[in-house]
Amino acid sequence: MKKIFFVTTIIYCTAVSAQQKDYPIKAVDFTKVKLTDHFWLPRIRTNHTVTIPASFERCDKTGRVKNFQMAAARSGKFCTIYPFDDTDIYKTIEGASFSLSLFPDPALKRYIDSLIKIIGSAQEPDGYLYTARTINPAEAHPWSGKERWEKERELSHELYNSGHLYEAAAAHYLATGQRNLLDIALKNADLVCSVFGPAPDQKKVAPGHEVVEMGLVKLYRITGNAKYLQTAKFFVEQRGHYAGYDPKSKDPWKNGSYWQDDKPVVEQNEAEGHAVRAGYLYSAIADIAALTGDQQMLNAIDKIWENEVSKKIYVQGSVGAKGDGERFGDNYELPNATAYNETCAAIANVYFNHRMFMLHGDSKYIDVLEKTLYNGLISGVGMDGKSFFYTNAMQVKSSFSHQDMEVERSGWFPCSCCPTNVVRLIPSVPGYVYAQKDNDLYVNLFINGNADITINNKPVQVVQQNNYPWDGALRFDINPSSALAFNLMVRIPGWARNEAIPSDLYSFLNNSTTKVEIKINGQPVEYNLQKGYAVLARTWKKGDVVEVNLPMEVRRVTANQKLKDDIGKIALQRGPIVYCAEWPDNDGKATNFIIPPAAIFTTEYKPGLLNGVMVVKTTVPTVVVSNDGNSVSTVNKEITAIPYYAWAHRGKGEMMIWFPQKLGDVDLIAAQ
Ligand code: FUB
Ligand code: ZN
Repeated sequence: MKKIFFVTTIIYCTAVSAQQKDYPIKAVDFTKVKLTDHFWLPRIRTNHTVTIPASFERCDKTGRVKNFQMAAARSGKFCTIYPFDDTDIYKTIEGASFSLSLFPDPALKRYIDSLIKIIGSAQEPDGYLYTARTINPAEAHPWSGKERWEKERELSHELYNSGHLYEAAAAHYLATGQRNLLDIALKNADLVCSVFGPAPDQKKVAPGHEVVEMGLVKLYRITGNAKYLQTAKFFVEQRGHYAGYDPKSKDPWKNGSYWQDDKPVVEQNEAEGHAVRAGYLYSAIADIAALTGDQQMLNAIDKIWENEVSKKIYVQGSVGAKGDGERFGDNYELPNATAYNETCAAIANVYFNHRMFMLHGDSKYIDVLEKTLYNGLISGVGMDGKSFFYTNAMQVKSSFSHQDMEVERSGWFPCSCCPTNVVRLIPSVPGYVYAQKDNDLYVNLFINGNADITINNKPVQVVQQNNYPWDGALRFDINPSSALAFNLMVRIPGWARNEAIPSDLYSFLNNSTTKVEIKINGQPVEYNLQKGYAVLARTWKKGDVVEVNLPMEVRRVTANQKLKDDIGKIALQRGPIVYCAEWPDNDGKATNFIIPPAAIFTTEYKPGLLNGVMVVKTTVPTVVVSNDGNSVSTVNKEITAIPYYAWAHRGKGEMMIWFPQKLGDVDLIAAQ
């Protein structure tokens, strides 16, 4: 085992040094960051003890494992619903691999190895791996087509399955040093790279559901084999060249925008189409721009990001407003009543924004990442670790018919992409905390733990102690092994600088006048702000302590006037947390009050509520409709708001994020 790890480490190092270009900033690997955090560690532990086993169990019980066994035997009938059901096993292995390096677990490791054996035996001799066809090619899944790859552009998900296989294999290899899954992935990738490409005898397609591009990049990083990067780039460049679309059509399936396939990516400037596909594509474009220095791709991805953040993201960080096609809406089309907001799209948005940060070193990308992570993403998983939202509602009224909207979490879905995506995202969170470029050490997220970082070949330990996201007092202990000069780049979040989001989509009505104070060893220091980071440049010595005080006032958030659904309304935010009012805290209703401009807020930490949350309270006019329904009156009542991510843990009922400020804007039907 030791020997294998030594060999693989060498391969990895060679590969990395062989690369000419890359992200100028690199994340500090999640294995170097040991969390002690009260907010994240319990979630990561629950993911390990509950979500991962539940997910593997469901993959087994629902027939996903059996599909691989039947493919190995080349007999039987594909027994689940979707041709991409294989990916639930891959994603769970990916999450379990991250988790294994946090919580060594021999039984889990053995189980993964047994699954890898089954996966390997389902692989065809030339590397093809897709149970929906291999079980019985004569009766392939209806979405798969009669021949390999012929329906890839539309529905088959053959390359999507491959992409998730590569992502899982990369995580498994990096976490365990084992090559068993990696070798399966490489064999498949070799096939993919030989089948698809620019040569006349190679196939050309824009993959129907992106992710293979990100996966190939990971294989390139591990092996240093340039063909994986070239094929990833080839796939990205295939977009926008299919002749069968009707560019005049408004229908996203007819004009290709559903698949981000209506224009070459370098001409794209808007976040469009299916939001998960889009997020994975944009992440891959960032990867390829970083690794090849392609300036046109870089320009395109900058424009797409700008569009998403200034016109297409909800206040709690979710994206993908439309249920019809699980996709981005038009500019400023962010309806609350019908918000779709797939959990996978939030996860893809984290991947995208992290990469944008590594390209540009600007904290605005981490502001968006943090907004999504602490709000619209973790709302997707219940505190029990085994209940999930596929969609993330923005508003629940008792007067709605919620046919297409989820108002409570479920254990699993026939299409279970979101639960298994959560499985892999949660244990990867330590990898988003720090990043590095030469002498600059970036602190991006405020999560307690000890990080072992190497700066200029010298070890530096950074310890974070805070009560974030509830408290803005942050403490960092900086312990280089010996005195060392470097720049500690502490992110000063946009919300602590009176910026609700890095665009004019949302802004704060009540700006804070409190300047973020920073002390080093007890002494206040002046600092320069560079791209949103306080630059603390000095020769650091063991035992140096940095204290940062972020203002934690309750902020009233208002939306751009073009965002019709939120006109006249406000949302509440404190620190990175966006709040909602939910029925159990408010006498069974949450849609019958206004929050006028003069409202005064108080906060209270409730350790016993929803695993410990800071609630926001205010006393405001509340509409009461008389029993006979003929008259309305208002009474002043104390209302309580909870963090949005924590809603829907206490039964079904009303929930509200955007509150009217005037009585005239209260929806009286809802107020009954
Ligand atoms: O198509 C695979 C996955 O299923 C997508 O990412 C989700 O949106 C769901 O449609
Ligand atoms: Zn999903």
